Amino acid sequence: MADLKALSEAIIKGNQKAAVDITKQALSEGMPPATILGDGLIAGMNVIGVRFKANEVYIPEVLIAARAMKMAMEVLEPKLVEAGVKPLGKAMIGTVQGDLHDIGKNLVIMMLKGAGFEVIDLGVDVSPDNFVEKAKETKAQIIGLSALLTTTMTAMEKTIRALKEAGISAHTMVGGAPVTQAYADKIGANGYAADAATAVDVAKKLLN
Ligand code: B1M
Repeated sequence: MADLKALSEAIIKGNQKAAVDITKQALSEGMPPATILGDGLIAGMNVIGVRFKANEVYIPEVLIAARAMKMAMEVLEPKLVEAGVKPLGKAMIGTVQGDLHDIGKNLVIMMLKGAGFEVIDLGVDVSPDNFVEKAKETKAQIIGLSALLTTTMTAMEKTIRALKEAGISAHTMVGGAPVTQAYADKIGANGYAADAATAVDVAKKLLN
């Protein structure tokens, strides 16, 4: 019988082979895909999120865990779709116009996916118009903006204004090294997260 605790451990340790093997075994035994996702994969990523926030693990460990999760998800995803399992919510995230930094944004995406969100990656140097266009196209419930430069933070304000002017009602969330809660409040963002693990908590709160 597939051991979901061992699956969580495989994610925490970033053991891709074990993560994929246990996921395949659980599916072949007829275990519901949602159980494998929730009690195995997401449970493991949750532990990584808590440890990352507490500075007990660092970016490399998070990336390794996320990679193991991604490999297992490739096996599980078609079965989740077949079973009609709905994601926690839909988010789209991009690095704002003029900014090419994407390491932090990618971490946020991995953690959100790890928590069960569907996430659309808009890439880097995303203009306000592009955010608006994609928001209409994807109907994402959460729109995430990342910025790493003091000079590109202003593009966050422009983007949030453009989204409001276009009548987009999705929740906005901002983050990145120079961004603060005070700045998020000033530009009218609905949420701010200082790190990728907190971004998951904020995204969940925004949907409630
Ligand atoms: Co750049 N860079 N860089 N750089 N770079 C910084 C940011 C800088 C602080 C370095 C320095 O001078 N000490 C400085 C900014 C100064 C400032 O504005 N205050 C700087 C500069 C000046 C520049 C250039 C202008 C340099 C030049 O060309 N003269 C140039 C700008 C290019 C551009 O964007 N237009 C530039 C270029 C680059 C590289 C391309 C070489 C490379 C980026 C590669 C890439 O991302 N693919 C790079 C890098 C790597 C850095 C540093 C070294 C590392 C950034 C990083 O990835 N951190 C950085 C110095 C540093 O931080 N030590 C620096 C790790 C990452 C996990 O953290 O992105 O903060 P972070 O993400 C965190 C949180 O902030 C949060 O969660 C993440 C995980 O916990 N978070 C969110 C991030 N986005 C979020 C979104 C959310 C929620 C949370 O909701 C949506």
